[in-house]
This record gives sequence, structure tokens and C-alpha cells, in this order.
Amino acid sequence: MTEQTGQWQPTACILCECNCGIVVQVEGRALARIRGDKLHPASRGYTCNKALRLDHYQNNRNRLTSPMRRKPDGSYEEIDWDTAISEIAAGFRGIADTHGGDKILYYGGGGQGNHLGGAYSGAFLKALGSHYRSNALAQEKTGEYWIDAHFYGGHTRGEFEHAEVSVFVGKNPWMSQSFPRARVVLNEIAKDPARSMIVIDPVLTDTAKMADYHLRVRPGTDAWCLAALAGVLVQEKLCDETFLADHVTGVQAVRTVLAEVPVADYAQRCGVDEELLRAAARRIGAAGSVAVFEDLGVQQSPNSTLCSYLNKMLWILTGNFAKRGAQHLHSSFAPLFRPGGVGRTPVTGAPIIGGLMPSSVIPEEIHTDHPDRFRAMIVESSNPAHSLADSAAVRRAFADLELLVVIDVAMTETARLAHYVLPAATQFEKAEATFFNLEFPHNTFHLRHRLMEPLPGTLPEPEIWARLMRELDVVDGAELAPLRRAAAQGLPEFTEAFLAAVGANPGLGKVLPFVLHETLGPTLPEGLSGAAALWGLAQKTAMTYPDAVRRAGHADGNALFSAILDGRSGVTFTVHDYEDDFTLITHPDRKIALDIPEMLAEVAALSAAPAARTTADFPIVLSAGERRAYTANDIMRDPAWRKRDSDGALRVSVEDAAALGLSDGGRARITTAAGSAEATVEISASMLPGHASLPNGYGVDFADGAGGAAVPGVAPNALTSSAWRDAYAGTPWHKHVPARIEKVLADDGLRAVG
Ligand SMILES: Nc1nc2c(c(=O)[nH]1)N[C@H]1C(S)=C(S)[C@@H](COP(=O)(O)OP(=O)(O)OC[C@H]3O[C@@H](n4cnc5c(=O)[nH]c(N)nc54)[C@H](O)[C@@H]3O)O[C@H]1N2
Ligand SMILES: Nc1nc2c(c(=O)[nH]1)N[C@H]1C(S)=C(S)[C@@H](COP(=O)(O)OP(=O)(O)OC[C@H]3O[C@@H](n4cnc5c(=O)[nH]c(N)nc54)[C@H](O)[C@@H]3O)O[C@H]1N2
Ligand code: SF4
Ligand SMILES: [Mo]
Repeated sequence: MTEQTGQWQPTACILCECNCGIVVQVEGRALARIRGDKLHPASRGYTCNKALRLDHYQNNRNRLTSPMRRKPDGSYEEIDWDTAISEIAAGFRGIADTHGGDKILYYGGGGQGNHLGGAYSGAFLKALGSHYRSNALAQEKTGEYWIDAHFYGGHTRGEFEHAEVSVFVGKNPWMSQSFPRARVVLNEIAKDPARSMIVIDPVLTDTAKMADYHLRVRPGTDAWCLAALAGVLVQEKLCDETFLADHVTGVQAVRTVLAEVPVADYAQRCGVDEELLRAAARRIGAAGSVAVFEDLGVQQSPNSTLCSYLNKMLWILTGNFAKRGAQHLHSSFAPLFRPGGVGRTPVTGAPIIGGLMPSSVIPEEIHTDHPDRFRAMIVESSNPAHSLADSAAVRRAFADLELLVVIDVAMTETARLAHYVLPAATQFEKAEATFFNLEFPHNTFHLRHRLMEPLPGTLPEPEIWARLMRELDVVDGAELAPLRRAAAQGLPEFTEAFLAAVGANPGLGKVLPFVLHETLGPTLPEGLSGAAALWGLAQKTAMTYPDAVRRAGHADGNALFSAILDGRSGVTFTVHDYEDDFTLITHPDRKIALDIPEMLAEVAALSAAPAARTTADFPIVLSAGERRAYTANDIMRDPAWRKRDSDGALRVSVEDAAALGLSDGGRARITTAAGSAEATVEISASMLPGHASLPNGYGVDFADGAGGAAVPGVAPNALTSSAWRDAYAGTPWHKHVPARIEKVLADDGLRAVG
């Protein structure tokens, strides 16, 4: 039975972190018609081309419909939920008892739009004593987070909608989006002669084509480019001295280092015309407002943490903070990172930043005889056997685990390595939400109601985690009974009972999401019990930003929670004034702290550092995992969702194609230190000589219905290495893999087929 067939029901697209609001007409179990939701407070009716293809996710032939257990011969058998839950809980309990709960690693917790499940996992993990975790953020954003934590203790976003100058560093928002209504905003910037766009990217991307200043750096040389830009700001006296004096500490140390930057030399090293580079810096220096977005082009390239440090100089030195169109700290409904210092992983001693260990060290933390190695793992809503560097090493390591449990909607590359696979309801079959709430001055939160009941055999993650917790039997049911009674009376009564219960037993607070699920959950409207954990987050949000929450129209945490339950298209949960940016700085003096000695030493060392990492054997830089019109991480498995680029072409420059004898549409073999693969060639004028690119999201298998499996395109991590990573954050250099490309002769191809 579907609910409300024929009506337009609000939900969101789940294919990137924007989570644009959409409305959907459901037919049977199909997402029959989809369009943008004009009532969504952030996206306001906007979608890109991808949202219309979401039925390929919802009705995917590879969906799981029963818990599965691996048999000794490696094949899987279906088992019932009760058996799965009791065996899995006993398995983890056994590992915790024998080796300690800290030998259980949790990976994932949500993809681009499904973060509710992850909110519940914490109770189960805490009950077992497990605290190590990682997810995709630890292969992109942890370096930036480390800098942010030093600078101001929060995450910043640019207000591109209003910025006079927008700067995109290794970021292609026309394809990858990442901020609300990206293509509309980019078009507005391009049309307006008073506004400018600066793009730092070796590729002539769709975004770069719209730019006023395209700094076409050689791959991997952004540190020199950014140091030169910041150097010009200091040397040509383009800094906002009043802002620096009032709101920033540690300026002198930075100024001293940047004053020494040899701009002409660094411009040459990064391959950018010196006059163009100076003009871009002057445009930033003269602008009324500047917003900056750094993304994978630098975050997954050499010097990535240093690039995060340097690119933030562009808006801090020029005082582009706490004003319209500039860079902002924003509120969080549920923080993506855990604050705290840098811890270390048990085996390799890699940095744990914001509570996350680098994804790239996971194989080394498992595949070893070190006594503190991880023995068991839970993977939720992620496909690390495909998305982590060096898939072969990941597979080898996972084979060592005594217990691997995967929670997913589909039989993924990772699920195929698991001892147990648990089938989740899709994001249109349960209450869901994104915690990518990153906007300022208006920040929004969207609780999506389900569009239909879960496919038989599947369960929403909150229910899966609750069953696992009940099996562990660590919470006394008698303690929950008064909370349940109070919840039935109303939110004020529940609040009071909750404070009393946690006061009497602080241990309940440790497993809070579970407590909320079991007490408040049953009183919530049909299908929304999974939203119970949001009650705690709403209280915390209202306490952290009382004025901003009130300005958004919510008197207190309960009012905010009720608004979230009722607001089918999402709600604005905080409204800030621009000056609030300063109060969101967590340092006691509310000032930005610029001096990070390690980073300044790195800036000074750039003059002697190598700007090229290719070798005679591997002379070409491969960017492994570019975002294109039809890529969406590993969320879409059915290749039919793509309208073009069906096997994910290897883009090479005109010059390289000529030198290597490649033809457009022909085949090429690409080889790296880690592996080798064959791809279809696209000769592209957008690529620099010596640079090639493969898209992300390809090379996942899909059952073709006839007993075989199609695997279109190249799995990018067949070609990447886990040791190829940043010294500070351990983030991988996926965009900068030295490679060799060779033409595949037609008869070689025939031989391979025959
Ligand atoms: N269509 C689509 N959109 C997506 C996703 C998707 O899978 N598909 N995934 C989402 C996710 S998870 C993320 S994290 C974001 C990522 O979004 P982006 O970071 O924008 O995506 P990428 O295409 O991986 O890389 C960005 C740019 O880096 C450039 N680049 C490569 N090497 C260098 C270099 O050395 N220096 C510089 N400056 N640039 C370089 C590439 O040419 C590319 O244009 O996209 C999100 N949006
Ligand atoms: N070489 C290379 N590697 C990369 C990148 C790159 O650019 N190059 N990019 C990196 C980046 S930035 C990212 S973000 C990661 C992304 O890689 P991952 O973290 O692995 O995440 P996704 O690809 O989004 O995988 C989401 C998984 O969740 C499942 N899923 C979908 N809906 C649900 C649900 O409701 N419940 C559950 N339980 N599961 C669900 C999907 O079937 C899929 O298996 O890849 C990283 N890996
Ligand atoms: S893919 Fe991203 S930008 Fe496109 S519709 Fe979906 S959420 Fe919006
Ligand atoms: Mo990502």
C-alpha cells in the first residue's frame, strides 16, 4: 500500500549534500513524477538534472530484502530479523568482552542525505565501549576542519548568493553543486558586471568557463598559487587593517612569512600568468564582499591542509567576515565533527581529527598482528570497499575481520565481504534528514516523511539500532516506563520527566537516542518514530543559539521540535544577524587566531618543495573521481540512470592524445602504482597536457537480471594508494595520482572479449 498515491508529496533529493526539496507523485512503489519543491526554504524549487532520475535508486534491482548471513563457502543465506539481531549483538558483545569494545570500528553513518540512522548508532557503540569511527569526511574535510578548529572553532561557508567576488578553489559547483541553487547563483554572478568569479582549477570546467579570472594551475601546485595570492594581498597592502586589528590575532607572524613570498617565481611554478594572478588578488582586495569555497581539487591533492590554511587567508586578511556576501560561521543542528584535540589511531598513530580517523589508514589498522588492531567493524550507509583508497588493500583487510556487519539498501562491494548484511528501508520509505545544515544567516533543517512503507523485509535504521540495543539489554525497562507515560501526555511533561530521569541516572544520557526512540518515538505520528532523536538535538540547538532560534520563530526546543515534525518542506531553525559571526567564534576572545606555526613553516618551506610528483614511469597526473553530470557517489547502482557518458570516459588532453596515439572513443589502459584499468578515451580541450581525469561513482556492479553483472566504467580506487596522503590530516590525494596511459589496440580488445 502506498500512502497518498497521486498527490505531490514533499521530500528531498538524496544525491548530493544540498538535499534540494522535491515533490513526488508516487505510483505503486515508483517515484513516477518529480519536480522541485518551491516551499523548501533553501532550494526554493531548484533541482539539477539528477533529481529527476531518483526512481533508479528507489527501484533498484540490487536491493536487499532480507538479512543475510555468509556461509562458510562464501555464499549468503537469508535469515530472519530476530536471528540476525541476536547473532550480531552476541558477536559484538563477544568481541568487546574478549578484546575490548575499542576493537570495534564504526564506518559511515549516512551518505549525502540520510543521517538519522547514524544518530542512533552511537548508543549501541557506547554500550559496547567502541569509540573509534571514520567516514567519508575523513577523506576530504578533516584537514580543513583542523585549520577551522585553530582559526575559530567552527565551519565556515561563503554566502555566494550575495558575494561580490566568489572564489572556487578546486571546486566545480556547476557539476558538484554543494551550495543552494548553485546553477542559478552561478548564472547570476556571470551575468552581473559588478560581480566576479575566480576559479582555481587546472581543468577548463563548466564553472571555469563562466569565470572572470581562471587561474589554471598545474595540478597539485595550488599551495604556490594561494601563497602568491596571499603574498600579493600583504605586499601590495590590500589587507583590511581595521578588521585585522579588531578581530584577528597572530597577524604579524603571518605577515612576516607572506611578505617574503616570491610572487613571480610562485606564479611560474603553478603555471599561472603573474599579471592574471595579481589582478585576481587585487579584485579580492578591492571587493565589498568575498566568499570562498575549497573542495576536492585541493582537499584531495598534495599540500591539502596547507591549501586550506592559505585559501582562508584570502577572506580573513581582507576582512570578509560577518557581513553580507562574505564568509560565515553558521549554526549546526547536529555537528558533523566532534570537537576536541587530535587523538591518534591505535596501530599507525595517525591523527584523529574531529573524532574521525583517516579513512586511508583503515586497512593498516586492521591487516596487522598488532595487538590493538581492529577486530570487528560496522559499516552503515557507505561502501568503503569501493570508496576508500586502494580497494584491493581494503578487501584484504576486511577479510581479516572477525565480524563485519553492513547496513545498506543494496548488495554493495562492501556488503559482499560482510558476515552479515542488514537491509535498510530506502530514504523514501522512512523518516530521514540531512545534517548538512551549513547556511548563514538562515539555516534550515528538513525532516522528510516517508512516501511509502518500507519494502517488506527491510527496516529503517533507527529500528535496527533499537533492536540491537534491546538485545544488549543495558537499559532497564523500568526506568523508561515513566518517560513513556510522560511522552503520551505531551512534550512539556516529557521534558520534565526526562530531566528527572537523567538527573537520577546520568547513564541514560549516554544512550540518549535509544532512550528517546523507546519513549518519545511511539507517541510520534505514524512513520515518524525515527525522528525521536531530533527532540534532543532540537533542545541542544535552542540552548546553543537561543536568540537565533527565537528569531526563526521557535520559542524553545519543544517548539522547534514541533515545527520540524509539522514542516513537511523543511523549516528555518536559526536566523542570525551578521555580527553574530563573532559570537560563533569559540575562542574566549572571539577573535580569529591566524598563527599556526606548523603551517607557517610549510609556507616558508614552499620555495624548496617539489612541485611535481610524476616520474618517468608515471608521467601523467590522473584525477581519480571527478564529479560529472551523471555521477552521484555510489548511491546509484543501476547504469541506466545515466543519459550519457555511460562508461565514464577517461578525459585526456589533445596534446597527450596525439603523443600517445589515442583516438576519441578508443580504448586506453591506465596504470598507476596501485593497479591498472581500461577505459574509453574522450579527447578534451578542457584538459591541460599531462593531466587526465576519470569520474567517480563508476565501476560498481549491477545484476543484469540474467545472472550476470554489468560493471560499467573504472572503479577509481582500483588505481589509488592509501599511503598517498596528507601529512597532517591523512586525507588521500585522489586528484593527483601519477599514472601511465597507453593505447589499447583494437585486436587486444578483441582478444580480451574472446
Ligand atoms: N554530480 C555530482 N555532484 C556531487 C557528487 C557526485 O558524486 N556527483 N558528490 C558530492 C560530494 S560527496 C562532494 S565531496 C562534492 C565534491 O565536489 P568537487 O570538489 O567540486 O568535485 P570534483 O569534481 O571531485 O573536484 C573538483 C575540481 O577539482 C579539480 N582539480 C583536480 N586537480 C586539481 C588541482 O590540483 N588543483 C585544483 N585547484 N583543482 C584540481 C577538478 O578539475 C575538478 O573540477 O561533490 C558533491 N556533488
Ligand atoms: N578515488 C576517489 N575516491 C573517493 C572520492 C573521489 O573523488 N575519488 N570521493 C570521496 C568522497 S568526497 C566521498 S563523500 C566518498 C563517498 O563514498 P561513501 O562514503 O562510500 O558513500 P556513498 O558512495 O554515498 O555510498 C552510500 C551507500 O549508502 C547506501 N545507501 C543509500 N541509501 C541508504 C539508506 O537509506 N540506508 C543505508 N543504510 N544505506 C543507504 C548506498 O547503497 C551506498 O552503498 O567517496 C570518496 N572516495
Ligand atoms: S543532486 Fe544535489 S543539487 Fe541536484 S537536485 Fe539533488 S540535491 Fe539538488
Ligand atoms: Mo564527499
